[in-house]
Amino acid sequence: MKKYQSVDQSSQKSIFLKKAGFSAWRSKVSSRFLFIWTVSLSGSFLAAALLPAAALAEPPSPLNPASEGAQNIANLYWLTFWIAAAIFILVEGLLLYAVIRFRERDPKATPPKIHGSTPLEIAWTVAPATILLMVFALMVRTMSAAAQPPAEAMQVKVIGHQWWWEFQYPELGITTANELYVPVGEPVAVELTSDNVIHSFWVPRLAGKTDVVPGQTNSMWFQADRVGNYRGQCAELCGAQHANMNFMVIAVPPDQFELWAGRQQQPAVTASGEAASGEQIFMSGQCIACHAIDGTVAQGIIGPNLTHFGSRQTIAGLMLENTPENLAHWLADPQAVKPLNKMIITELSQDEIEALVQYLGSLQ
Ligand code: HEC
Ligand SMILES: [Cu+2]
Repeated sequence: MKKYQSVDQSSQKSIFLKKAGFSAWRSKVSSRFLFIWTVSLSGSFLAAALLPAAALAEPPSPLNPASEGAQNIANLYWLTFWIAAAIFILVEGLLLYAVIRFRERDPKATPPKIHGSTPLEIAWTVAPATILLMVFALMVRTMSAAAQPPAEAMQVKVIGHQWWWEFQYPELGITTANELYVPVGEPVAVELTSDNVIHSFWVPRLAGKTDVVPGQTNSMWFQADRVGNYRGQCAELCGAQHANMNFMVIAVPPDQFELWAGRQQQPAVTASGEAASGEQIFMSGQCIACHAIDGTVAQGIIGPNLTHFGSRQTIAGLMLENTPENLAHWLADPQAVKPLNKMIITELSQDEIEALVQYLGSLQ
């Protein structure tokens, strides 16, 4: 067995360093490196700080708020951002100053040894703690304002499915999907639950995120201050089609909301013409296993309620615009449009698709 020679590493290393003049070389390299690193880091942070203003001007962004709640969140964001920016400039400035002012001029000189400074240490402990406490207090205030819906708020129940949103208005007796109509300037109290995995309900321009958890009811509220379509999305990875679990909050003037609600409260229209044969196919086949159409035998609860499907602007979580061509495309092969979604059907003939498109389109 070969015996290993014991090596005195520290003495070998110091011999090597002395021989190569390595010590001086290393300190020169490292101070140069530190200098370049500091300058380039400051540069890129500065660029990153200036860029978002242009890049994020595009909606839907939480920095483009359309409600008081979202405005509070945006204010908190900007306050934190500017505090962080000021600290960043201060720290990087001091660092740059120190790097330039105290850079190595004489490789042989040894810097003075400093053994701490109690006032400095107290200062840099107390100052960050104070700033963090202040931000924390402001955050708690913003969060509690977001949690308490006003008493007169309209109730909406939101159920997260894989991968679409069900919206119920218990006071109005309406069930719909993916498009949440609300009256502008009126508070909406939202109760959230899931029948499967955890999702997260997020309309960036109207409110913060709220988790949608199976077996639990979470609540939040918002009030759209301006008429408009506000894009929402699931903000918690929930499976294959998480990215296509989108929805839209449609804020309309109160009188238009009344009109919309009045129409939605009606049972489905009775079909006539070609739509009637579509209705026949729908009611006698696979569709009713999963879909409900109020006022008919279709009472399935796996898929979206289709009672007023024709009045919706989009199909399958905003994936497609609701046009006859797109609907035919969806019915021909829902798995091709939205792979792994829960609408699994046996293939329909071209005639059946055409009739179903007529029928579903007539469900205004
Ligand atoms: C096994 C259950 C199931 C069957 C059977 C089924 N669907 Fe679906 N359907 C779904 C699900 C789930 C969705 C939502 C898919 C998504 O967006 O992820 C859906 C979505 C739809 C949509 C789009 C609704 C919207 O608002 O986005 C239409 C229209 C539709 N189905 C029509 C039909 C028709 C017509 C039939 C019969 C030929 C049918 N479905 C059979 C489960 C089913
Ligand atoms: Cu989801």
